[in-house]
Amino acid sequence: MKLYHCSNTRSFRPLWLLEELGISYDIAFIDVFNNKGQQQSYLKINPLGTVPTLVDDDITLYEAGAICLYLSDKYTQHNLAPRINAPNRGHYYQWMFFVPGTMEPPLVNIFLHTQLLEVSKRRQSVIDDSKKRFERIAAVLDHSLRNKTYILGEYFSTADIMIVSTLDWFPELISNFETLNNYHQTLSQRPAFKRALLQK
Ligand SMILES: N[C@@H](CCC(=O)N[C@@H](CS)C(=O)NCC(=O)O)C(=O)O
Repeated sequence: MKLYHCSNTRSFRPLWLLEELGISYDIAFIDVFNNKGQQQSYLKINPLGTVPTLVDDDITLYEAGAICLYLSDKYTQHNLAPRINAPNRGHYYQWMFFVPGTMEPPLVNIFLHTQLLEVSKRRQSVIDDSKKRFERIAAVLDHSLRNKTYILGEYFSTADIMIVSTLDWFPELISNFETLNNYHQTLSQRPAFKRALLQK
């Protein structure tokens, strides 16, 4: 199994998950910030040139959430995903898709308009609107985590990996949400999270 990874990107999600699973894997570094994803050799593996990509024998996947769902179901013995008919399977799907569908869009806008776009294209109004939007999303997460250790209650799952690694993009945006902030801090102390961070 091989993961194509770049630090500070969505490929941290499957990387952390692989460390939680404790399985052996190879890692290849693709510096997408310096356009290395667009090299022909990598485009043959992932035609978009993005990270992450996971190659598992004859299966190649290049969508972070899908890779995480795939690995969690493949290695069911680690119990990082509720069983298919378990009552909390629906909530698990909800939080897995909440990340790319709901959390990411305002955060990506903030990235674009503070760092990635050339200065003349950056818009303060987009940053302000996106921060407001993300505040509502953070409030929902904060509320959903009250009296819980993990997003599915007392059960650590891959949905926590998806959420926490996304909160990591702009931790300052959740500093006013005590429950969410504590959740982020606590889960970032997991040994697998720290091992994944060491993979530069
Ligand atoms: N929806 C994809 C998005 C992948 C993606 O856009 N990855 C970024 C890094 S977080 C990337 O590789 N960007 C480089 C590029 O777009 O060329 C996923 O969740 O895996």
